[in-house]
This record gives sequence, C-alpha cells and structure tokens, in this order.
Amino acid sequence: MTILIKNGTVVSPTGRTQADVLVDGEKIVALVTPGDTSLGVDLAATADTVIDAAGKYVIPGGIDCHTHMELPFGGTFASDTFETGTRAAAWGGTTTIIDFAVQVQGARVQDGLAAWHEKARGNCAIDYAFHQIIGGVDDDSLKAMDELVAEGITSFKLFMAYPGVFYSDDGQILKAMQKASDNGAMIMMHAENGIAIDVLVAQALARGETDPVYHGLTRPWETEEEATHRAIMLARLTGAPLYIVHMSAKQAVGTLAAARNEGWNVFGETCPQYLYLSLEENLAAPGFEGAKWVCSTPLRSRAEGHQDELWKYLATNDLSVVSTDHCPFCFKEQKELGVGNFSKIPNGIGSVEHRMDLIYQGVVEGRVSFERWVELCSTTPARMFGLYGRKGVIAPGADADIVIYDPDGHTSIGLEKTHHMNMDHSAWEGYEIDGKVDTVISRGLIVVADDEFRGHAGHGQYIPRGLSQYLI
Ligand code: DUC
Ligand code: ZN
Ligand code: ZN
Repeated sequence: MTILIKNGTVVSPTGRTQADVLVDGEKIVALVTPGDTSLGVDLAATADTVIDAAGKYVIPGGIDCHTHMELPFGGTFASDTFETGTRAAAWGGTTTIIDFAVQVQGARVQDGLAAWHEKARGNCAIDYAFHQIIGGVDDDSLKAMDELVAEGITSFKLFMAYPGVFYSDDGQILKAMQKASDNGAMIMMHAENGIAIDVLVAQALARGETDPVYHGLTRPWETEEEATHRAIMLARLTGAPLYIVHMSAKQAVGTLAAARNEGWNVFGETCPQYLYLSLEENLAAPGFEGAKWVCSTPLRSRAEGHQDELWKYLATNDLSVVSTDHCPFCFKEQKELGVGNFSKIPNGIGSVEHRMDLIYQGVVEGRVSFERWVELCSTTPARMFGLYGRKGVIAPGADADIVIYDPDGHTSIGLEKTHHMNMDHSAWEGYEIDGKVDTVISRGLIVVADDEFRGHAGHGQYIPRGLSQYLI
C-alpha cells in the first residue's frame, strides 16, 4: 500500500519546504521536490492513494509524552481507556503517546509495568510507549530501573508531592538520580513541595475553605518553585538528566531557565492548560464548577501573568516540550467525589485531543513559529525520550506518522462538536481554533480523514525507546 501526499508544505523544526511525501507500507520512503523527475516514475499515477495537500501543512504526527490512561487516583480511575484515549488522540493529530506505568510502594516495578502492558496491548489506535512511575524507591526498585532501561523504558517519574501515595523524600530522590546518572535514564519530576502543601490543605479545610479554588490557593507558586530548585540541585549533585513535568509557575520556570543558562542538563515541559486557563476564570468558577480544572500543578493566576510568561519561555526554549498530562475524570461521580472537600477532587484535565490545535493557535496569535510548533509537539518529545528517527520527523526511513493540517480550516472545541475523550464535559468548551486537523496517518494507515475515524483498536504498537538524545 503506497500513499503519495502531493503539493503540501512539509514543516520541520528547521524550516518549511514544498515536497511530496511518499509512503510505502508503514514507512516514509521519499520526499520529492515537485517537478523532480529523477525517480523516473510518475508517482501520482502509481501510488495506491493520492492525497492533495495543496495549501496545507504536512507535519510529523504529534507525540504526547505525558498521558495517564486509566490512572488510579483518589479512589477512582482516569476515565479514558487506552482505546478511547488513543482514538481521541488520533482525532487531534497525535500519533504517539507515552503513558506512565505505575509502581506503588511495596509493589514490584516489573508488576506495575506488566499491568500497563496488559491495559494497552491490543487496544490502542496509535503507537504507544511507557515511562515508569517509581512510587517507592528502595533497593528492589532501584535495581529494576536498570532492567527497564534495557527493555526500552528509559525515563522514570518521581513525585515530590502526594505524601503517602507517590511521594519520594530527598534521600530516595538522590538514590534514584544516582542510578539514572549511571544508566543514562531521564528523571522526570513532579516538582511540588507536597509536605508543605498537605499542611496548607489541612489548615484551609479547618477554616471551612472547601471550594475547588482552594486547591490552587493551597498549592502556591512558592511550593512549585522551591521543589523545582531542590530537584535541580539534586540533579546537579548526581549528574542525572532532569525533566520537570507540567510546569505552571513562571517563578519555577525562571529557576529552570537560570540553571539552563549555567549549562546544566535540565529541561521543562508545560501543558495547554497552563498557557490558556487560569485560577480566576476557571478554578474559581461559581459553585463546584471549578472542579473541572483541578489538576496538579494547579492553574495559576492570570493577574500574576504566568500564562504569558510561559508562552515566552516556550519561544526561548527554556520550556522545551508541550504535553497534556492528559488525566480525564467525569464531572458526575468522579470530580463530584470532592463536593464539600476540594482535596478529594481527582486531579486531572483531559486534553489529549486538543494539544496540536491549541498550540497551533499560538502560531496564529504570533506566540511561536510554525517550526517551533512542530518542535514542541513532536520533534523534541521524540528526541527527549529516545524515539527520534522513527518518530518526530518526516524523512525516508521514519514511520509514516503524518498529519496534514489545514490552516484554512476551523475547529470549534466543545462537547457537542469535537469531543472524543471519555468525559462528560470539556475543559476546553468554547475554544475556537483557526486551523483544523485534516488527515492523520499512523504507521501508514489513514486513521482520520474527511471528518471520519478510520483507524481501529489494536493498530497501535508498543514502541521500546532508546536513551534521550539530550544526554551529555
Ligand atoms: N497531576 C494531575 O493533575 N493528575 C495526575 C497526576 C498529577 O501529577
Ligand atoms: Zn505529576
Ligand atoms: Zn502526570
């Protein structure tokens, strides 16, 4: 099966070119400059399928390197399965996810990973890989980190938040970082001071402050900045590469930027919710409505200017990646677990379907370039997490994961309009995008075209990963 994508503009982090893209089976086999006849065949006449991409952008499929399908959290589970979540991702132009397998204290890391393989196998519409959460750093889990690296799980998430659940203390973090510094793995850090936050939460509840907005107010920027600084220093001490996930406070990113300016091997990720949504407009919505936007790190104050600063940090590469931290919960019966007590609201927002569009809107609004859009949403995630070459690039030999994006199209985000995630509400209701995902190809299979889903569960394969290209 061959596909020729004709007349499009191919976008990469280094520029835009007019080129026709030839796909054979699961791979990209050629990029041909229009008018170049040196191949000696009329590709349009011989290809099985010809797609005219005139006036459209041809980009490598999106890579969402931070998702939580079916994550157990607060007595419930994230509402997207691998089947529903990867289908929604495909609708939005994402062709690879990296999800987090979970190990909790006292359990074997290998068992946590096996459980994640079990959830995903045969169910995904697009390709997938795993990071490993280490919820209990001990001798066994440290040993398991070596085993996992050899199997293609080359990044480990630790938590400075959620004491008693996923939390690691500084000694545990130090040991895991020493291990990563030896075996080349990337340490991913949830950087919030969870011990301080738990005190602030208890004090707020004791004062009768129970609404969703107090979720944000009890996780002030200082708790993110302090943890970010501590994580960077521990990484510096051990020589481990460090990637700080879901950054939302401008002060924390400022601390990261200062470390990067010193040449230290540290990176930051943010998510669309921290670029667009805010504590005042969303988390503080009347009644219990704000629960829709309870996530950690929390949405920040617009009056304090975090959102605009984060966009600037994306442009300057102080923030290197946009993922979603996709962790959806329904309002009914899930978010509602926290009526009368914000600390019981399951943490998470669903966005896997909208990331490519939402960051494209940043291109339209002049915040980042076309090239940077591709870099933030596909190429850097591939390079950061050992997928590059196969993913994150349109070049001969790469997997044929391709999105054709229409700058003249329009996307109205909303539950009744464009919603395929397994949720009963959209955190993005009413957002308008001046562009549209037109066609999505996953390893040579057209999975979205003509406003139809044409993929199927089980097409997506597990992709073992190499080491990060950002190791020094
Ligand atoms: N943050 C969330 O919002 N949800 C899941 C876990 C996390 O760290
Ligand atoms: Zn986290
Ligand atoms: Zn997360």
